[in-house]
Amino acid sequence: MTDFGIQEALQELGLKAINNGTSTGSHNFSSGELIESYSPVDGKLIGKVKTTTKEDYEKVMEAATKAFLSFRNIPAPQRGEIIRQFGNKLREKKAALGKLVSYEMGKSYQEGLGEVQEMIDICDFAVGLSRQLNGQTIPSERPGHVMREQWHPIGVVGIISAFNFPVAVWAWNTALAWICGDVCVWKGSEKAPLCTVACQNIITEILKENNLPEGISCIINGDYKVGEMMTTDTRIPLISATGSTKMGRIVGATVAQRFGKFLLELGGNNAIIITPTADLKVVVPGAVFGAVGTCGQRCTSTRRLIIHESVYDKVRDAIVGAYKQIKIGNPLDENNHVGPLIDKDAVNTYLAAIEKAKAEGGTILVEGGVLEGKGYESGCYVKPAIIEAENHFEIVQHETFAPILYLMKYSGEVENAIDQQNGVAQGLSSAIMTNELKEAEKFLSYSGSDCGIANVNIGTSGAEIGGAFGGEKETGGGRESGSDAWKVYMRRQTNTVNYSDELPLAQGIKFDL
Ligand code: UN1
Repeated sequence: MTDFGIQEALQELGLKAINNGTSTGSHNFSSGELIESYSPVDGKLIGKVKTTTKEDYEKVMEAATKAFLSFRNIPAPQRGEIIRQFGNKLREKKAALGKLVSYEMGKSYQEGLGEVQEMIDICDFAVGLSRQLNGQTIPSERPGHVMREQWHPIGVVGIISAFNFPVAVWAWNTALAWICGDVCVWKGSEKAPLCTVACQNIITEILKENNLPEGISCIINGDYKVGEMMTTDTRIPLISATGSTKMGRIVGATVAQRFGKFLLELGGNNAIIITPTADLKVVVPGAVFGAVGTCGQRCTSTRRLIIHESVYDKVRDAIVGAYKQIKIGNPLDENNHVGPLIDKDAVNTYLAAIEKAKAEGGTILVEGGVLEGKGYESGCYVKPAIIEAENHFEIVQHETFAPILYLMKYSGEVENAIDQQNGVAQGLSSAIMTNELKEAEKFLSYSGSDCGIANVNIGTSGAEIGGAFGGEKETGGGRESGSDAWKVYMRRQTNTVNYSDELPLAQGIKFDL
């Protein structure tokens, strides 16, 4: 049976294959007990990675804080050159890393490649940004004075990322942080530890080739206890954390307690509003990819469709029909659309959510369930489900990280749909399908969608790196990736310079000696 080139990919990524199919990653400083990584694709052990002990962590922080002192002195455009090389290395390793992401995390190979492409894209963005960390000059009210604003490196940036985007989210943060002159310590997900080590191997190569200290990019491995070492550490001025609202609540409070800065990118409960003029050719692929892509485990996954009652039956039938075409199976096999959930805990959460929806009065339109038999031995493959529900159901109000799509109706004007769309605690992504200009503009206006991302005639997922990524309310308020998200990775300094021979005071205050 083909292994879809997995062993070769592991080899290429420096995760050396050892007898009986396991591999061990090399990585700096960690010496603790082993985390085993099992693939949700076939249930097999892929490799083991050592966790970071408290002593290891101290070594990491020593290396990182020391590296910062020299790295901040390198001019930003020269730091851009390092990122350019990093982007090129990622281009070389795109297939191998995309494959590892697919095998360790379970998303389709196409989506694995897409994730690596996001890394490459942010590198390109960051290279350009390295010549645009611009401050501004500000008129002073005092004669012979000038004011300006400068952006300086902030220090060690702690990055916490989740299993569902095991490589791209790190790259969004790291590429920007480096351009800004910061160094990074990254805790990847303990559910995809080999992806973390593979990235570390790539960046270590780049640092070596440029004679730069390893401390510019460090990893730490393990569960939330390892994360806590960073969140409580006053040597880390910024923590960027991507993951569940539950995690973000703890991280935010811990970091705020010590007056650190945090960037939180947490859960979504993303909806698409489907209006009477929506084009089904766009609606169906947009909604279906949004709901089942990455097996419903993107924070931007489409969880709710809010459909105008006049087109409800037509839209429902088209989407239910499309679900019949979905092929579920090994995500490395490009004939399949949907791979497995990350693990059996996720399967149980998915099953419980379906039961809860039924108990609350939901109607099953497309039956869910766990797949069994040949090819499904890992026990993590589930059927994407569609449930007719109401927005106020408790289960609908929660983000279930699984392919469950809730359908609901609205009547009358688009405002009624917007109310439903906004009527959840999360505020990440949203979309409207319409050919009515006024509806689209209302949806995008100050009284429209309350989300960080609001789209017209595309789905809720698959954001490009050029825009700021993140959302409001329980999504945490942070923005990563494009636009001016870089500013959070820097400290702002306001300068007033007096080039006159007098000392006039601001606000006209007289103080004669
Ligand atoms: C995430 O799920 O945490 O917009 C990130 C998207 C991807 C990123 C998702 N570009 O779906």
